[in-house]
Amino acid sequence: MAVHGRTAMMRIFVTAVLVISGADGTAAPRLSLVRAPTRLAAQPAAPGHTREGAPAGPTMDLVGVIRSGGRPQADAVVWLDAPDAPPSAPRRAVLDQRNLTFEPHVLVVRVGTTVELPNNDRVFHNVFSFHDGKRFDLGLYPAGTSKRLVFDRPGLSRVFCNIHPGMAAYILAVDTPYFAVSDANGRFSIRAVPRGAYTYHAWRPGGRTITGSVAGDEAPFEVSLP
Ligand SMILES: [Cu+2]
Repeated sequence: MAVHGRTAMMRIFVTAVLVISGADGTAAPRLSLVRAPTRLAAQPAAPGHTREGAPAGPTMDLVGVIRSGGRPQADAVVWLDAPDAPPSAPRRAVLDQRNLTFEPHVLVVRVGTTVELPNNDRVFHNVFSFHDGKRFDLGLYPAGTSKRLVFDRPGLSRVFCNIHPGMAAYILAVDTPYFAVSDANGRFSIRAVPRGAYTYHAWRPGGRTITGSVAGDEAPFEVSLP
């Protein structure tokens, strides 16, 4: 994102000024320009990030509430566009099968994540997803065993069980490390996001995805779904 690039350029510029000014002993007045310690990486990292994938510059927590038709919406997803975000270390997530339900009901993962689907019930399940997103049919598998899938591209998978029609869940794969699912009161928080303005997307089960913009963490982050 352009904001990251500008921040990184500023940091390089400020560092250069300090080094040059320091040589003739006039650095002191310039010190106030430095807001955060500069990390020097041996190899270039994505703007605004360390090579390990954690933001290197100032970050913010985006805390908000999502409503649908004016009421707090649980199990809704909010995610931020972040095309400059570096790849994460390999990630894992779990969609559990327990008491004839999937847990959680809505699972959000970054593209590239491996999702485990353990059967922790006393009966067989046959988990599948046939339409959008990742298509798979894991076949019948007994209690105490697990299968795994890599979600390698963005999309929404509607997950069901062939044997138990009441079992349903969603796996949403997003191409960003910045996402959150809302709690029972519609509240969500996206932590440690590099400061700046973002385009966000929001979705709830059974609804369509909306897009908006958030300027930062100064104003309340309120999302309204139709
Ligand atoms: Cu089942």
